Amino acid sequence: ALSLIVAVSGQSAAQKTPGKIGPLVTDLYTADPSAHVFNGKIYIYPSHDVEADVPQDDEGGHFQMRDYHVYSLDKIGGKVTDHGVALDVKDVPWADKQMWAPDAAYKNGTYLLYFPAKDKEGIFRIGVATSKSPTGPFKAEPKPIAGSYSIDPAVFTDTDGKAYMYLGGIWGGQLQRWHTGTYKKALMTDLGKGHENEPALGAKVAVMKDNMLSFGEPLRDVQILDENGKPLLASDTNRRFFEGAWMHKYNGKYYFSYSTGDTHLLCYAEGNSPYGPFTYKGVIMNPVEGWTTHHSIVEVKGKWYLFYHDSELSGKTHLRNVKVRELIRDSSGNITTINP
Ligand code: FUB
Repeated sequence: ALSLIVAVSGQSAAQKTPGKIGPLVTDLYTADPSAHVFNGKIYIYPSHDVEADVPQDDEGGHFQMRDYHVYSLDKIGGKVTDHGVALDVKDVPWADKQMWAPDAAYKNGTYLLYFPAKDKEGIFRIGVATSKSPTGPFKAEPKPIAGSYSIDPAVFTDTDGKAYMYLGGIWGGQLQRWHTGTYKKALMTDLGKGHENEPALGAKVAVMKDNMLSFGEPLRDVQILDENGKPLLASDTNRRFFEGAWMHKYNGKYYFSYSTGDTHLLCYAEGNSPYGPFTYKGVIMNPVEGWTTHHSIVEVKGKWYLFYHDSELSGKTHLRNVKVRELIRDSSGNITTINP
C-alpha cells in the first residue's frame, strides 16, 4: 500500500513559497525518477534505494540497489500505485550489482527499460529489458548494449520518431575512465589534476536503432557551451555536466538538463538539435537535502513537471524519496529556478 502526500498546486508550487512538497512514495526509498506519459497515464521509473551498510565513498559504493519498481498515477496529485518488482539484478545475466538510475521508452507495442549496472568486472554498462506492459515485469537482454558504458541512460523520442540515448556520469559513474577511448581504472574523479582548464567531460549521446535495443552509431560527445560559444571548462563545477542527463523538447527547442554533482545543482542548456551543441542557460533547481540531485521533466495535460528526489524521509544521502512539482517558464521558454 502506498500513500501520496503531495498536492502540486499550480503555478504557485514552483515560484512562490510552496506548500510543503512531500514524498510520492513513503514505504520504500526511491530516487532518480524518470517520468513518462504512456496512453494518458503517468509512469515513474525510479531507482529503489536500499540500506546495504556500505560506507559512503566517491565511487558511490553506498548505492547498492538491486531491483526496480514501477509506479503509476492517473494525474499529478493522484494516488500512486506500486506495480511491484519490474526487474531484479538476479535476472540480468551480465549484471553483478548497483542497479542505478533507469529510464523507459515505448515503441511499436513494446516498453523498454534501460538501466545501468556494474558487470562482473566492476564496469558500469547500460542494459535494456522489454515488456508488453509499461509496468513490467521486464525481461533483460542477455548482454548489455554494445558500446555502452557509464550510467544514467535517458532515452528521448523526438517528434520525428527517432530515439536518442543520453548517458554518462563522472566520478562513481566512471565516465572519465573512458576519456581516452579505452577503460582506464585510475581516473577517479574529473579529468584529474592539471586538466582543470580543459573542456569539461561531456555526457554522451547516440541515436537508437529502430529496434531500440542497440545504438545506431558510436557514442558522440554532448557539448555545452558558455554564453561566448566556448565549451564549459572542467573547473566550472557550478555549470559542467556531472550526471543525470535528461532531454525534452519545448517550442521546437531541445533542452538538455543534468546534475552538476559535487555542486548539487540541476542545470539546463538549450540547442537546436538533439545532438547539440547546447548553450548553458541556468539553474533549474538549487541543492536539495542529500548529496545527489537527479530529475526528469515531463508534460502532463499541457503543464510541465519536474520529478526529482531528496533525502527528506531518511536524512541519508543513499536513502532517497521521489517528489514532483510544477516547472515554470517565462515567455521566452527560460526555466524559473526552484528553491526546494
Ligand atoms: O542513484 C545512483 C546514482 O546517484 C544515480 O545514477 C545518479 O544520477 C545519482 O542520483
